[in-house]
Amino acid sequence: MRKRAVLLLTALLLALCMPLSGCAEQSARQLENAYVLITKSSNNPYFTYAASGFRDGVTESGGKAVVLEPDKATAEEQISLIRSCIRANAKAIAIAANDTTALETVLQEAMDRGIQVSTLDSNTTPDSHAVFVNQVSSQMLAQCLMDAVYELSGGEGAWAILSTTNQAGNQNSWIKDMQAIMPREPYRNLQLVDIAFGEDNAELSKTRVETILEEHPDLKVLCVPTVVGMRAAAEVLAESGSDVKLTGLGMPSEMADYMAGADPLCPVMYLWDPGAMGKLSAYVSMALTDGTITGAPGEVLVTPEGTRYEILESAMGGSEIIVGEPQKFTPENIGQWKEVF
Ligand code: RAM
Repeated sequence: MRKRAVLLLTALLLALCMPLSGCAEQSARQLENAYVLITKSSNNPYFTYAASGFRDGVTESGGKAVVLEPDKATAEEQISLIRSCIRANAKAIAIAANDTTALETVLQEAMDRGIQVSTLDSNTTPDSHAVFVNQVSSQMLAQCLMDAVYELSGGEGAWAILSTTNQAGNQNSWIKDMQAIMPREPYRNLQLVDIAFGEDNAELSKTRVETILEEHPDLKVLCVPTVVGMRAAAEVLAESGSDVKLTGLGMPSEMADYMAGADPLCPVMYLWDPGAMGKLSAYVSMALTDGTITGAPGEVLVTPEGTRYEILESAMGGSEIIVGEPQKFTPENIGQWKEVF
């Protein structure tokens, strides 16, 4: 009887392994010669739109696009996905990094194997990518967010930031540039009392907001430079009936209800078109692969639509293409944008 049980268990385990190795084989075939986008995480509408733009850009040009989304916004998961691309001999990797430095070794390994590496949305160290597709200028966005905090606070008082992961290149650059503005007039009477990290996880972000409200009862404004945190913060502030005002970076489709009414919870926020960023990232991956660009400052990328983008020196080192400028959303214009993205 025992022997029969062992044989059955063995057969079961073998049966289970076959499909898995089949999956592994399938994903290697899928990734071979593909243009790959690696997002920060899954379940994030911002990256859903960016991925849609990326896929369109690649497939319209006859290429094969694959989008990989980590379950959690961690460097470890992204490293694992990059290694899959290396093993499968992908053509190019475009990545929105969860960590500025932790991906350097594996991205350099990818480049050494002839894979074209670029970053978008959230950058890495200069030697670990050919060029950064930067949605907006960090300094310009920091100025927009500081002006929003100033406007909503009446020019003085306590405010706080809820960010994503504490190693994210984009949010950390925006926060650094905001901190450079704070000592100047007229922002000097604003006090930044907290910076919390919700790791682009909705439930953790909500918990972080609840803690900020408990620890800072005199808070006037919460600034949230991540769409995941923005929606989470809006839900907590709405449910609690708090009079704290919300600003930051949000998806119009998610934030429109919180911008409505005579005294909206979120009177002003910013973003950009994630789809346009994703599509340009696809063009950059293909141009690096066919040798049209190397990513060096001074080069010009002309898209299939005929738009010219100059490759610039990046303030973070390396080179970047600036996609556009921050878009301001208010109760007056949110209605037209909530249908777009
Ligand atoms: C989240 C991510 C992303 C950031 C946007 C604004 O989707 O953190 O990196 O650019 O928010």
